[in-house]
Amino acid sequence: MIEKRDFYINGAWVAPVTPRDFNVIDPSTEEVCAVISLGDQADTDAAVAAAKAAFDDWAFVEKSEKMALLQRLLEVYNDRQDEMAKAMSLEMGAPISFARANQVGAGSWHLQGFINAFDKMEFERDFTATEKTLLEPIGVCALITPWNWPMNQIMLKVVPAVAVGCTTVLKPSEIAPLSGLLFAEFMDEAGFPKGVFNLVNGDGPGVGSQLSAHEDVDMVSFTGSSRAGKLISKAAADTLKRVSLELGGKGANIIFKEAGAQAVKDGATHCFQNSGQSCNAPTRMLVEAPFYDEAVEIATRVAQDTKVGPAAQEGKHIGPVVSEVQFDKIQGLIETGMAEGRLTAGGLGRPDGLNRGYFVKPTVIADVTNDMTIAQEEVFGPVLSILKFDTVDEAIAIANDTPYGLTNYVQTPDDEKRRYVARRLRSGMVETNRQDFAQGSPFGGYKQSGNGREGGLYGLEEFLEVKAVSGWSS
Ligand code: TXE
Repeated sequence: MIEKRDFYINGAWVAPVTPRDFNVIDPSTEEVCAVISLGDQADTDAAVAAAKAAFDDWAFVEKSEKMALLQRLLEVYNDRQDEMAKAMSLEMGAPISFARANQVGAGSWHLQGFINAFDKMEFERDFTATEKTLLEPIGVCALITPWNWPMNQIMLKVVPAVAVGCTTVLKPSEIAPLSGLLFAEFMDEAGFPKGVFNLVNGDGPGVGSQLSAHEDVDMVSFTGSSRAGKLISKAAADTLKRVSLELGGKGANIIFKEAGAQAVKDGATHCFQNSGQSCNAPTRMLVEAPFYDEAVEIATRVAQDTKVGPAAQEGKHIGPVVSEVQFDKIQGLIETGMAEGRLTAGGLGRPDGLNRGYFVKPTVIADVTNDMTIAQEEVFGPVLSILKFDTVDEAIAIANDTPYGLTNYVQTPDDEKRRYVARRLRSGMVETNRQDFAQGSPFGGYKQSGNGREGGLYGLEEFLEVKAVSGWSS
């Protein structure tokens, strides 16, 4: 059993002011796998005070020194990959092979992307012959992260914030806190000065909302549910701090008839990846009418062939979902979807042979229309809805008819059609023909999927203020 009750504040591991134990549950077994502490106002205040005290020095540390620390962080991260993969497979149920290759891999990929962008960035820019524009760190940043890509989401916030000179307080998800605790060890080992990075564990109503409301916090960057995003915005309103939000999604995957079977296979596989627990998952498959029946059959076979199993087991299977709360929520939505549409694979209950653990059957619901709950609500489980469309403009209208606007997908070899659709989709990202985004590409949403962008240059700019100075040279 892992016991990690301390927080990382001002460069040291410190006990919580008032101990409050919290059990971390292994979703593959439903057993307690770790105990952490939940902080309260006194811990939050101590961490924010440390970050505030460190800011004036850190903001003016030379870029070359910051770069050396980021490089060192990458080395430490790469040295400790196995530990991280094990932590993620335990805390959120990512199968160990997936955790190693994808969850851990995404973190180092993004860190390298930030290093490349930071290297090129100019923080003092000529505006005219005599006027300069200075890009300066915004100050103390509260970073609140979820459990579904636990290390990657931490990386996407802490690294750009500290790179540009901000100081930080991280509050990872209380249900998957092991990645955050490891990350604090990495920052310590890399040698960041005390106070630049702090970590307090806690829940949303506690440390999460205390950080959001805190007078000495200049910015909150949050990834999680739209529900919590709204609460954070409200808590932050009295201090008018900057709030950047990366929230849910209900991605449409528009498959034209000429795209072929592989597009359907890849779309369904992607939807089930990480047991459907990704905000950018292509959960609504929109198929052009002449290809619809065939696509339903192909997606059904993919679901039937997708293996489900414990996270500790090596292999290509998907793991459990993160918690009992999520399991129950997903079961409820599958039940609703079965009543609204036509179930062709999966359904209610655990897969055969898996009687303990939060395992969900890969599920396909066909004949879905966009007014149905299953087409509108983020399921966050391995559940694919399939809808039919007749014309290009109808597909665009269906894709856009959701409060979310994170990632949409388009599949057709027809360049003109693909670009026409991509331009009209109201989302921060449009992935076409399964072409992966490049390193450092901006990640973020339109509409209720949030604001701001993460990754690379855009991710660094999130944490900056812009200052105009006249008479820089006379
Ligand atoms: O998320 P919460 P939950 C979506 C997904 C999922 C649903 C619920 O649809 O089914 O959210 O997941 C902190 N003030 N996503 O309940 O509550 C919390 O402590 C400040 C999408 O687990 O949003 C944790 O650190 N902080 C998503 C973080 O928010 C608060 C990833 C995430 O928890 C808070 C995860 C508050 N009032 C879930 N309430 C994505 N965009 O990738 C909670 N938190």
